[in-house]
Amino acid sequence: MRIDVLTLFPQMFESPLSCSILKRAQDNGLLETALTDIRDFSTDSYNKVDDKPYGGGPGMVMMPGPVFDCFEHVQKLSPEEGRPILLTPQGQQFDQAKALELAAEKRLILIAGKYEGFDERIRTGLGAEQISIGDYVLSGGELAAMVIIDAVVRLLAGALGDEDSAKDDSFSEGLLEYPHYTRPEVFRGMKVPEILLSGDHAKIAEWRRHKSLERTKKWRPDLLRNGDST
Ligand code: 9D3
Repeated sequence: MRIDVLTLFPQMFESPLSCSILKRAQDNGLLETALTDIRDFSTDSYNKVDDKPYGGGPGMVMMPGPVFDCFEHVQKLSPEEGRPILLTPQGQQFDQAKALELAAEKRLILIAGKYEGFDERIRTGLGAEQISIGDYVLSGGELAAMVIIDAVVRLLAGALGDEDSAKDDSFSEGLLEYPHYTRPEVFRGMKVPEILLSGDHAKIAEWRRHKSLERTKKWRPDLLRNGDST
């Protein structure tokens, strides 16, 4: 997969992209990333990329010119057409189903903005879908773009050390995970549940299933309500 990011802060992406799974995926050739600075496509002498909203109101709006020019430049960097995604608080909320959907794409083009928002013609003109990562206010779309990159890339075959752990993901199953334990058997007086030491794999699987359900009921009952609030 190729992921392009259009941003005013390409430096913000450098550390996350050079560590852990995201680094490994790029080293393996599973992932190619490219960061492009929207400000490089400003056409005025102050390098302006935002302006006051027509109709008045607070804050500044991302100008369509630099974003369009940047997008068209980026699209041409590679022959595969990229799926344009705008990070905005108005978008559909990102979830594991969306991560799986995006992981099937050959190329994504993520557009992260600062300021109050994008000129509406950016969304409509580029035919971009909008994604939010949740109901809280960030200072820009950069961290949201990184969240999406992380969730998508770990799903690409081979990016994981252990292929099974993706299938095992609690959200793919719709339940929270069972509790995990490792050595030592007793830590500060707290013992590992006996059943995990029993070697009885059927009983262990049953116990884990039970714990998953119990914790989901207690901590995330919304996950059991079948999504349609009935
Ligand atoms: C008072 C109006 N604000 C909307 C809630 C304006 C505004 C604040 C912050 C507009 C954009 C932003 C910056 N946020 C993002 O660009 C963003 C975001 C977010 O804030 N929360 C969750 N997901 C996302 S994706 C992009």
